[in-house]
Order: sequence, then structure tokens, then C-alpha cells
Amino acid sequence: RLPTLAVVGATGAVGTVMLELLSARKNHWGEIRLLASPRSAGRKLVCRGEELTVQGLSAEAFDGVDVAMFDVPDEVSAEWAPVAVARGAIAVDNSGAFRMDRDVPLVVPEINPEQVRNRPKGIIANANCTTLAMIVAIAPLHREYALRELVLASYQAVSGAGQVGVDTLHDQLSKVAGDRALGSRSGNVRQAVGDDLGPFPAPLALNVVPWAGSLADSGWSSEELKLRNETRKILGLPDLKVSATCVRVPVVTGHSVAVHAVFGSEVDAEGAREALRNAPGVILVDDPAQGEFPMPIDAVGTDPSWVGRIRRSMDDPRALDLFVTGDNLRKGAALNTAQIAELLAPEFAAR
Ligand code: 11C
Repeated sequence: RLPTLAVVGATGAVGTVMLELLSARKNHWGEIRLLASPRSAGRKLVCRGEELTVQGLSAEAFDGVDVAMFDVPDEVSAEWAPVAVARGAIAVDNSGAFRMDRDVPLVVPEINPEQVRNRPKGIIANANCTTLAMIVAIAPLHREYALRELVLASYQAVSGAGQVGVDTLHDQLSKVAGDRALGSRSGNVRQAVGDDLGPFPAPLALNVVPWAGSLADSGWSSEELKLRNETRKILGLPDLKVSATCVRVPVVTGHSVAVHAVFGSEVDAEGAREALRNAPGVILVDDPAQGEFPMPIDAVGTDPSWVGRIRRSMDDPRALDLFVTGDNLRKGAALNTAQIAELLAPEFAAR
């Protein structure tokens, strides 16, 4: 039989992309049930060409559900994923609530699909969008050359902060548009943008902000720690050295990462390109002479991680520098969750 799927958070930025993906991908599902906060209950959304009514989140709403996807904030997942499991579902969670739990696998289907079977809590976690953009390209290089260290700088789009982030950037851009003096003198942009910074600590229009997430220990941001911890867990490298600086940029969708990767053996750029050409979930875009490099404006709306600017370090024959861009709402969130759920669907065929 075809399993029943619940999409929790169906009305959010990631949920919206999820409904598009479920409509466009090969169908694995019988009933699809859309769940959201009570204030969204009753809204009508289209999925697989069918109009569905959003139901309010409740324990009973999970009755008969085989797989429940969660595209909601950490605290909502922390409360409701165990409820879904208690009602008989497998939970696939896109929040940060369970990623580092020893009893919850952190799965990227191109890298560690076998881990979906190892789920003592009935929960499988989906990684952070910045980790996902980068790791799909790094894993094939790790297999080839044995990764030892990563030094990362991210360039993160405002949709990582949800629809409110997108609205904030567009509002700010309309306030600064046309004033060519802006950005030339201190204070001008802050004045033009005003006090409404949305979910960001500083204006994004005509600016970059070296901050994403919340304040963690010793000056690191939570986003920087996620990049380190999640990469270690997915690759099974608990001692991997990772230093990241996470930066928000005035891009709507598409997270990018500049990567300096040090390996255990000597690397060469053409060998790395060859490994990436054959890797699942990756598209190689590496012809700077023709102006071809990975960029958010091209990667948005596509499935793979775009990788390019591949160079061997001038000072270390074991190190590569490269640039990766991925759609943070697709592979960074909805797509990876959908791929995990699709790995589970065959379990229900025999039932
Ligand atoms: C951002 N990466 O761009 C964050 C959003 O842990 O899933 C996703 C946070 C997470 O702001």
C-alpha cells in the first residue's frame, strides 16, 4: 500500500517548497495530510493538483500517518515529533531539535542513506541548510582524499530566516532604491532603512552582516557550531577540525559557502573536478574564463549543490579551495526531507 504522509508546517517558507516538490517528484504517497498551527487551519493549498484543507496540529491528526515531516521551529518539533511517533508515525524533522541526539540519525541521502534504518526514537533529522549546501560537495572529495580540516565562510540568503526574512530584505531594498548617496557615508543606510530590521541584527540592504543564529559560547554563533557539529556527524569524523564564519548577505534564496578543505593526501584540482562530475546531487560549474561559477541567482529553484572555483592551495598541496551554492529551501530543507521520506516509503509496501 502507499503510505500516508503528514506535512507539518505546510504553510511556511519550507512547507510551500515541499508542496511543490511533492507535486513534481515521482509519487510515493497515498493520502497527504497538511498540518499547521491552529491559526492556519482551514486554509486551502494545492498539492499533486488536488486542493487540500490545512488541519490544526493535534495528536489525533497523526492517527493513521506513516511518515510525518516537520518543517517548523525547533520548539514545535521538540514537542510534536515525539507525539507523531507515539501515534505510530516515523518523524523526519527539519529543525535543529534532534540533530545532535545520539539516537537520531542525521541523514543526507547522497552520503549516508543506510542510516535511516538506525532510528531507535523513530525520528530522523535533516541537516541545517548551510551544512547541506556544502556537504554534498565535500563528501565525494572526502572519499577521494580523506578530509582533515575545513575552514568555511558562508554567504547566507535571507530566506534562511523564513518568509519574514524575505519580506524584510524587499522592504529595505525599496527604501534604499534610487538614492546613490547611500552607502558612501556612515549612518546613511541605517537611517534610510529605519528601525525595522526584521529577524536580522543590522540592515541587509547594501550590506553584509557577519551573523546568523544565536550567540553560543566564546563568541561563536549557533549557525557556526551547527556547521561544525553536523558535518562531523554526517561524515562520521568526530575529530574533524572545522572553523566557520557565517555571514548573511542580501540574497533572497541560495546559501553559498567558500571552502578551504585540507586533506590527508595530496590533491589536484582536475582530480577533484572529476570526483565531483560523477557525484550525486552535485553540478560542476567551473569555467571562470567563461564567467561560469556557482551563484545563487542560478542555483535557486534547482536541486543540486553547485560547485566551482576549484583550486589547489598555492601553499599546501593537500588543500583545495572551492565555492558551493545550494538552494537553501530545496536541498537545504524540503528536498533533503523529501528524499529521506522517500527512502522510508518502500518499508510500507509490504504492509
Ligand atoms: C539560516 N540556516 O540561514 C539557517 C536557517 O538549523 O535549520 C535554518 C536553521 C536550522 O538562518
